[in-house]
Amino acid sequence: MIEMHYSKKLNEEVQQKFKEHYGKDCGLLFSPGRINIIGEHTDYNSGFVMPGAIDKGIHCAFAKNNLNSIRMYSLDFDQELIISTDHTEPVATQWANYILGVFAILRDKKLKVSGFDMVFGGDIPIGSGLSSSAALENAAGFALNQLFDLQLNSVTLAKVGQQAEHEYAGVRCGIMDQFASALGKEDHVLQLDCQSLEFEYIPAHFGEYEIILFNSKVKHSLAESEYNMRRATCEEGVQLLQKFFPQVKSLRDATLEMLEQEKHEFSSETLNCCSYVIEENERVSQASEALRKGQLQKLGSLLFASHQGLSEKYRVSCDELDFLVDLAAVYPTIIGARMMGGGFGGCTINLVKKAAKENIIHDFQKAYRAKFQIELESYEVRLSKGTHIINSQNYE
Ligand code: GAF
Repeated sequence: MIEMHYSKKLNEEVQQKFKEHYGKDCGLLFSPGRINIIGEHTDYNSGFVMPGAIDKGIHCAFAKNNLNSIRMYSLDFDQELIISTDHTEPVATQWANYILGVFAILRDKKLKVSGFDMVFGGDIPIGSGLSSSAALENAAGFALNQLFDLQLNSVTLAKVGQQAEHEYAGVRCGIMDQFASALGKEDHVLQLDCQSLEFEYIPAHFGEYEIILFNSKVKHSLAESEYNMRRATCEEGVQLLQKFFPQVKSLRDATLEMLEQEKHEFSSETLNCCSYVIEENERVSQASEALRKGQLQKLGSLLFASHQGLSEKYRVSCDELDFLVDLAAVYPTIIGARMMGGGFGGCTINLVKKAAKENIIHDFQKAYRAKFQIELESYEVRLSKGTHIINSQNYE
């Protein structure tokens, strides 16, 4: 019996809307967002990450419709879109592309999918960097898998979601978000090798500390183009290294010594990005050991070091995130903090002493308001089970 931590209210709302709107019963699933303890911008470099699924996500009601159309309804936008199943191009409504993209990719794989209805709603704040898009892609993939008995496993569905993000949202993301959302486990994080997709679950025991997210409530407009540019810079770095070290297929195979030896070949920007990725991969393996051994202070300092690399070398932070992490560093009751996800806004992840939590949240809100005139939000998240069907009884 799985204990449910996620919003029962949203489950009821999507089912009720579905009945009202499409006049029939439906299946139901939950697809979570994710946090990432450490390992940022390493996934598309075939490196290592340590994410986990959370108890915030997308709640989704679904059924076949025996029409040649996809009827989708977003509770959050209070908007419906009906698209022919023959449609292949991305549409102007961004949220619909995550669903449409997954459908089109499955159909292109010659899998037998046809018309369906879907109502979804979420409790992941938009733009918070907790991967609502990956959660929605997985929701679509798992719903179609169930409806049309596709027999695809969670890893394959995560890959389909990633492909949809590339082709229908234009972000050349790695696999971390879809993978964590699909394969999360209660009270565990995943240590994932993004090259082989081998992974292990690590119990998330933080002792007298807990994870608190601070949502900067900013999302700078360049986030997506800068993301793709960082990926291109890393690829350029690999090409340069390959001239001297043919065994280097990705930055995962590179070392700081290799970079040092050939540094005259690199622009300072490429050199910084590559060395950040190499160092971050090393931090993931140290963090894994620290978490397993309960060395929480060590884990915390790795988080701070990760942020410094992301801010100074990889340059994907912003004033708001730097402010929050700098402030965290002042508090002895916060043992680690860093920006999380793609960057340029979204949340920081903090390891905060439970007993000091209330005061810290209050102080942070006050300081952030004074500096940026923005109401900082804080979230406590539980590590949760990945995307799963809650009710498959009535989806015909
Ligand atoms: C975003 C991407 F979607 C992930 O694949 C990952 O690269 C992350 O940014 C940075 O670590 O969330």
